Amino acid sequence: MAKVLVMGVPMDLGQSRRGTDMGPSAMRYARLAETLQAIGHEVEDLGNLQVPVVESLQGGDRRERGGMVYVEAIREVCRRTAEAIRKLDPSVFPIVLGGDHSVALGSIAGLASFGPTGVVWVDAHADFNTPETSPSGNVHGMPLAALCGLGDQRLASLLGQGQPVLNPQNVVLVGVRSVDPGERETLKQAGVTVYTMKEVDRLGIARIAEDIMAKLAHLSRVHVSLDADVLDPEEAPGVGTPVPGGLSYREAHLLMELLADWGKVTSLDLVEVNPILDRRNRTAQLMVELAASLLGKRIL
Ligand code: B3U
Ligand code: MN
Ligand code: MN
Repeated sequence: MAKVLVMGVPMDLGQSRRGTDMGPSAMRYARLAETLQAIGHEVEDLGNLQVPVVESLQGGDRRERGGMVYVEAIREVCRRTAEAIRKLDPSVFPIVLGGDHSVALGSIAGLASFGPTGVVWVDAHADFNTPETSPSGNVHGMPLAALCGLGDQRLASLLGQGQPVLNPQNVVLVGVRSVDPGERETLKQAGVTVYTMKEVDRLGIARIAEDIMAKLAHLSRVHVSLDADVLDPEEAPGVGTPVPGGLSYREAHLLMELLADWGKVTSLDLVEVNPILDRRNRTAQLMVELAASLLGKRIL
C-alpha cells in the first residue's frame, strides 16, 4: 500500500472555457481520499496551490502576439508545482488534480527529478502543439511537446534545466482522435508512441496495455497523465473540448486495472474536469473511480 499525496492545481489559464479551476473541488467532493483509503492506502491532502484568477490577469499577460495565452502565469504556477513535487519523498504516490492539462508540465517536470520517467498520456488530443502549430494559443494543447523539449523554451525548460524533461522514446499516447495539422508533423518526428482510437478499436485496450508495459519495461518510474476528455463524452460530459468516439467506461477501467497489476506506475495527474459543463459531477466521479482502479482496486 502506498502513501498517496494529493495536490490540487486549480488552473484554468491553459484553455478557453471557464471551470477547470473547480476540478480539484469536484474530485474531492467525489470522495477521492475516502475511495483510496477504502482500498488500504494512506492519503494525505496537501491542499491547493495558488493559481491567479483569470480576471486578475486581464489586460496584462493575455495572448502574446501570434503566440500563447497567459504563458507567464502558467509557467510560474507550473514552476511552483514542480518545486513542490520535487521536495516530496520519492517513495510516495503523488496525485495532481487539475486544472487544465498545462499542470502536467509542472507535475512531470518535478517527478522527473527522481529519475528517468516513462509517461502514459491518456487523452483525446496529443497535446503536442508548439506556439507555431497551435490553432488556439492555448497552453493545454502544448505540454507534452514542451516536456519533450519542443516549442517555447520558457515551458520546455521550466526549471532551467539544460535537457528535455522526457525522452520521447519513453512516452506513450493513448486514445488520441484530435490532432492539428502542424502538430501531426511534430508528433511524427518526435518518436513518441501513439495509440489512436483506430488502434484501440483494432487491437483492443488489453493488447495496447501489454505493448505499453513492454515499451516502458526498462523504467522504474512511470507516470499516468489522465485527461478526462479521453473518455467518450457520453460517459464524461464535464470537459471543455469533448471529442466523440472516446474510450468507453470499460476500456478506461481495464487500462487502469492492467497498469495497476503491472505495479510500475508511481504517480498520476487527473486533469481537465470541468464541473460547470458536467452532469451531477459524473465526470469527477469517474476520474476518482479510474484513480482507484489504477491504485489497485479489485473486483475480487
Ligand atoms: N489541439 C487543440 C485543442 C486541444 C488540445 N487539448 C485540448 N484541446 N484539450 C489546441 O488548442 O491545441
Ligand atoms: Mn490533454
Ligand atoms: Mn484532451
